[in-house]
Formats: sequence, structure tokens, C-alpha cells
Amino acid sequence: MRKDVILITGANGQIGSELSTALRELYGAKQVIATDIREPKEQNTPFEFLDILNIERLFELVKKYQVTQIYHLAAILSATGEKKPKFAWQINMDGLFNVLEVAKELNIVKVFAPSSIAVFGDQTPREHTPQDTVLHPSSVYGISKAAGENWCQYYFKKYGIDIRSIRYPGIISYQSAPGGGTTDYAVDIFHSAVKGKHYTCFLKADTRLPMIYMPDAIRATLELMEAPKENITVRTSYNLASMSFTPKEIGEEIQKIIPDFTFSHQPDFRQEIADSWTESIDDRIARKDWNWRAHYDLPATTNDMIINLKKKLFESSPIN
Ligand code: NAD
Ligand code: AKB
Repeated sequence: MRKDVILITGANGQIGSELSTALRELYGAKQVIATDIREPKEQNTPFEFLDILNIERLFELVKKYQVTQIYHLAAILSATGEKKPKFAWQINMDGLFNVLEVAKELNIVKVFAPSSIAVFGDQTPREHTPQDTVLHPSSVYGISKAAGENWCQYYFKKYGIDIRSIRYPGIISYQSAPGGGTTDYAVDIFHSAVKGKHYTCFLKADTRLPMIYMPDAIRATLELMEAPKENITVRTSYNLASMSFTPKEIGEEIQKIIPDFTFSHQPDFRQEIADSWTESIDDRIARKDWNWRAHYDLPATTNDMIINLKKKLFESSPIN
């Protein structure tokens, strides 16, 4: 077992609830301190309430547990951010600053602070989007992530803090629900399909977006964080690619396993956000620097999601 003590902010969200399990397996349950403003579903690790805007509390927890690494996941995502722009900016920027300041003052060894494909905008090349490219995001969330990437690089260059980051694509998962993003449809569609319900998608049929299955996203995070420091050449945030598909393509993939499944489209305000993002990602630098390779494509993800969602939704229910 490794000796580090890890503090996770926003640990009860879509990524945090699975990443905390993976980190507990690597570091030992007592070495992983989950924090959030929401109660955890299962209390199987040290858990502490932490509002990321409360820097004194963050200082206190880092000292109390002698934390050496912070995984900063607390954030407001794209769709919620467009409804509450100032609030999203405050949580995403002040929250990140608090983490960076605590890391600087208390000599934290490593920080993980994820970014998103939301940093791209309508002037960015849409296909095979390069690592270094035009970043003029149009959502508040994307603006906060683009600024955050640069602040991470600043703290690395100025103070030598080993901060690492990934521009995650939309994440598909069955264990935890997504938290207010534009790519949430790619999880919601499975829930409807498995429950035998029609699904009305809030994006148009042909909106192609980069996505990734949670096991790949977790593995990417751990592989990046374990990579030797000298291999890390990107200190803003790494492009990461896995698969890209449209709502029509994922619906049709589900129909290969659940032929009765039906879906239609009723675009809402999230269409504009999705239209400003790119379609596919060039992740050659992540491949070169820390040997990143995705394992799940759309058919493999669809198959695994349906098997596991059925188990989760139906097999754990008590028999009447
Ligand atoms: P999520 O919304 O599911 O979880 C965020 C967590 O932060 C929630 O549990 C919430 O309670 C907590 N939180 C909100 N405000 C807080 C506050 N003031 N103090 C402390 N905690 C607070 O988000 P996620 O999908 O798990 O995303 C984690 C990180 O990954 C975010 O930075 C997000 O931008 C990034 N990301 C996620 C995706 C994705 O598809 N899930 C894609 C790209 C980037
Ligand atoms: C969102 O849709 O806001 C997130 C993301 C891609 O950052 N899933």
C-alpha cells in the first residue's frame, strides 16, 4: 500500500463516488478522505463535510489528516452553470483557488484538478481537436475551466506544485448519476432503455460529442497521477479521447440489445452548449507522455452499461 493521504473534494458526485473506491483500493480505506457538501450514500471511508468555498475548513482538514494529495472534483457543470452563471463561476474559480492556495501553503505533493471538453468553442477545430488550439468557450462552465487550466499551470510554474489535469469528455456510468451537464443524456438514455421507457433526448439526433466510459476515465486519472513527473509535459490539461457518437448512434446501439427501445429528440438550451463543443479529440500527447489508451468503444460500453444497470436497478430490489 502507498503511504500518501488523499483528500477528495466533491467526492459524492459522478466521478468522485467511483474514483474514491479506486483510490481506497490503491491507498487503503483510511488514507482516502472523502469530502462534499452532500451526505455519502455509503459511509465506508472517512467522510468530512467541506464546502470548497470555506478555505479555513480545507486548511483544517488537510492538517488534521496530514493530507499529501488533493483530488479536486467539486464543481458546477455546464447545464447548471448556464442557469446560475455567477454561482458557477464562484464555485469553480474560488474553489480551485482555495485548493491551489492550500496546496502551496501546506506543501501538498500532488493535485488533480480536472478540466473538460467544454474549454473548446465554436472557433476550435471540430475534428481531432489538437492539444494546443483556440480556446474561446461559450459557456460559463467552459470559461471557468479554461481559466482554471491556466491557473493550474501558473501554480506549477511559479510555486512548483505538481498539478495534473485531464480534459474529460462526457462520462458514461451506471454506478453514479451525472450532475447537471450537457452530456448527461448519454447516461439518461440507458436508464430509460433498461426500464422499458421511451427516451426524449434534449439534443438533436446528429450532435456528435466526445465521450468516455467511467472505467476508462478512472484508469486515465490514476495512470496520469502515477506517471513519473518528468513525463508530464502538459501543465494546463491533457486532451483525452475515447469514443465519439451522436444521440442517434447510441440509441441505435442500444436497440441492438433492447430492440423495443424507442427514442426521439426535443432539443432545449443544452443544444447550444453542445453545438459549441468539438466532435473528436486528438490525444496523441497523453498517449506519448503517459501511455494512455482507451479500452471501451461504443458497442462495449453499451453492452456493459445495460448488463450492469439491469443488475443495479432490478437484482438488488427486495422480492415482494
Ligand atoms: P458532479 O456534479 O457529479 O459532482 C460534483 C460534486 O461536487 C457533487 O457531489 C456536489 O455535491 C459537490 N459540490 C458542489 N458544490 C460544492 C461545494 N461548494 N463544496 C464542496 N462540494 C461541492 O460532477 P462530476 O461529474 O463528478 O465532475 C467532477 C469534476 O470532473 C468536475 O470538475 C467536472 O467539471 C469534471 N468533469 C466531469 C465530466 C463528466 O462528464 N462527469 C466531464 C468533464 C469534466
Ligand atoms: C458537462 O456536460 O457539463 C460535462 C462535461 C463534458 O464537462 N459532462
